[in-house]
Amino acid sequence: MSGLILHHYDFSNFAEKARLMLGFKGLAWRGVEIPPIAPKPDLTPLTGGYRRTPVLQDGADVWCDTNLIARELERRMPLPSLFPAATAGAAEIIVRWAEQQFMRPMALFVSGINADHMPAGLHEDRARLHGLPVPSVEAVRAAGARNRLLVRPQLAWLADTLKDGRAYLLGDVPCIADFAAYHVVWFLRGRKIDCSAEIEPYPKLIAWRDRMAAIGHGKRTDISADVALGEARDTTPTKPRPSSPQDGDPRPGERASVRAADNARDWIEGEVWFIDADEISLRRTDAVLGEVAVHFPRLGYDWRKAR
Ligand SMILES: N[C@@H](CCC(=O)N[C@@H](CS)C(=O)NCC(=O)O)C(=O)O
Repeated sequence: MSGLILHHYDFSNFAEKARLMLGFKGLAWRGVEIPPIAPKPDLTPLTGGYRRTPVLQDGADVWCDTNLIARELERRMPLPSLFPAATAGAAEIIVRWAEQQFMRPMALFVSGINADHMPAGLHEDRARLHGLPVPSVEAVRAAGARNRLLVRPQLAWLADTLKDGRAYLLGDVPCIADFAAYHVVWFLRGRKIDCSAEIEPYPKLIAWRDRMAAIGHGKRTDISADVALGEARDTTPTKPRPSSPQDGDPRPGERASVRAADNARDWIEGEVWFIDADEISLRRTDAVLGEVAVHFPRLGYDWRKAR
């Protein structure tokens, strides 16, 4: 059995991206359902405080953020590639657009339309996560209406990209750009009230969405958090690849802290275990699990010397 464990919840769109990437690679994996809101007592011992969804685990190694999860899956299973060489640069640029400029209004739009159907505590939790005051239901609804107008032109860009009949955004084969844009479009159906009427004018966009959905999730088995934590406790982190720190980077063995560069407040502290231009990993000692290596991407994350 594969050692891969995905910590996720069903309605997370970033988790949907990860599930679909696992399916694309034809992998068997195990899933632990985590709560959509903090606290996440069975996740934080693994991550040292990173609370976002999803997180990938194999033994005492934990990968945060779907952009790093994509790289790790590619390393383990190079084909079919998520990063075909011919389109690798353009694809990464689309990923950043999709997961920021496109995702944020989509989240506000779909959540706004569904303002009365959100899981208990979700509005409050997300406001805390983003360092904002808790909005009234009316404000959530109004944000939904405003953001619909920001979603529409961006859906039209996707439809325009597909209008020549290509199967995927950058050609005949899917790449990471498709996975990143897909999970944002998937979110139209991510809540009780389905918002996918927004793509009805675009049959080629619907066909692309359905083609992406058909990739599936690979072979998923659900397990309890105790099993996942037990596997972390019973192993130690895998020896890392040789590091290649750049000027100004911390060196392996030095103590450092990392956190998401948006509005995450909690730093995760440990000893630098691996570092290169794309990844920074910290080895931490958890009171119960022992040593755990937590891997972060560089882009979108800050680091500082441990204080
Ligand atoms: N850049 C991250 C973003 C992950 C993210 O924001 N996920 C959302 C769920 S779709 C989240 O963490 N929400 C708060 C939570 O689940 O606690 C990634 O690519 O994994």
